[in-house]
Amino acid sequence: MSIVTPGFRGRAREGNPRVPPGQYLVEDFPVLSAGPTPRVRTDSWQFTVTTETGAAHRWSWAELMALPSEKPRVDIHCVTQWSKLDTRWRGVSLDTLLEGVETEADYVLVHSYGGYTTNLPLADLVDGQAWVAYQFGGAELTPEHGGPARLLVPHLYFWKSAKWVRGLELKLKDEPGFWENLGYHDYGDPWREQRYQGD
Ligand SMILES: Nc1nc2c(c(=O)[nH]1)N[C@H]1C(S)=C(S)[C@@H](COP(=O)(O)O)O[C@H]1N2
Ligand SMILES: [Mo]
Repeated sequence: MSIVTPGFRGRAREGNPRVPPGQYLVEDFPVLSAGPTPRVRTDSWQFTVTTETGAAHRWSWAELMALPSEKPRVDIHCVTQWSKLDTRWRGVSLDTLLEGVETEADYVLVHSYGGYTTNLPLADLVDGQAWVAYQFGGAELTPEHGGPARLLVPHLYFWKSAKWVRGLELKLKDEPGFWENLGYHDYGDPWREQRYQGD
């Protein structure tokens, strides 16, 4: 057992093929937030998808709740080296939200309440790879984990899963988000250990 990052100890990878290189398993659910936790009320919550032409598609909380939901059970991988297996969520697939959205854009800048941003290719949000999640482990998502709703993109490092998500900006050109501007990898594939720029 080795000490990994201050603040948590994990079980070593032990050859588990579900754990990416350089990662350690945790049983608890660490909280990682770059700033204070915004308190977002569901009665004022909105989710907005803006396209490259400026067209805006908006959902209220009630409208989000009325959409068909899915219950993904996924492994998550934080760049600070913890991985957590079989996390259970409930949320709306981005395929559902993007269904009526016409765009030529290849990139997305994700925006959160509180000002956090992160970027990823639009291709990584579709085809059953991403959700706007509002439940974790059978209970409503707590504020420190991104409630009322967060993005869930489990195949990329977890910083791409923006907490307190409030919208997607569809873009013709890639633009770095908060951590990407500070030297983290533009894409962040845990299986290729893309932690920092140049990895
Ligand atoms: N809005 C927002 N989203 C965020 C972050 C943040 O600081 N602000 N941190 C990211 C990072 S680095 C990680 S590892 C995960 C942590 O989610 P958790 O606190 O639920 O474990 O959220 C990601 N999404
Ligand atoms: Mo992270």
